[in-house]
Amino acid sequence: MITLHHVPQTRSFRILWFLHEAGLPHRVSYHSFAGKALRDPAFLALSPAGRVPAVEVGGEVLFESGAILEVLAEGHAPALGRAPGHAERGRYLEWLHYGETLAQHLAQLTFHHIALKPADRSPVVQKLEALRLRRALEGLDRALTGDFLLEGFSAADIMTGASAEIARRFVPFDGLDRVTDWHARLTARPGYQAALAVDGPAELYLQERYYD
Ligand SMILES: N[C@@H](CCC(=O)N[C@@H](CS)C(=O)NCC(=O)O)C(=O)O
Repeated sequence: MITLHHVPQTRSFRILWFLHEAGLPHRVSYHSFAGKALRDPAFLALSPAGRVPAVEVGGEVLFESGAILEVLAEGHAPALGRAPGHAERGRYLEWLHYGETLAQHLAQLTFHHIALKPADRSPVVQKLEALRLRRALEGLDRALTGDFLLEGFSAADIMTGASAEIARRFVPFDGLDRVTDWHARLTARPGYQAALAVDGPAELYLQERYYD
């Protein structure tokens, strides 16, 4: 049995989505950013920085969403990964980890639109990070030449697609036609919808849009 430590609307959704796509039996341990539960020594023993996701699988504890997806795909759902030696291995790892290129900007935007008190928010950071996020999405748009990032659906679509789903709240997708179609294709998947249904109550992104 796989246990996923999860906070709704965060990077741990990537793993939740993967587990549903792969049809892997699992249990979700729900956490919240409210309170100090993620700073509890018991949780820090699972995830050294007190972050989600963390996963317990076969007596092992894994943290870092990209590493978790690589390990779970290799061990439990090979069709969603691209094993060493596969012709798409390099592209797979690049686009899998591109999710974090998007997520670094999402973290800053989340701080400066939501987490910080209004007096501590920086309009400069808001503007700059939205611009940098948009540029990273434009790169993704140029690379998307088919239905998915690789020849077929993979964990790279999950990792980067979950970040794109949050990104749409901070920047308009106007002109990003391939990203728009890919995002619609991903979010229509039964695996995505099943994960969304059990994501848990939203406590982070309460608005659809954080831009005018
Ligand atoms: N690179 C890590 C980042 C993990 C991360 O920062 N997770 C956020 C949620 S999206 C978190 O747990 N934040 C809690 C905190 O910063 O205290 C990964 O991909 O798993």
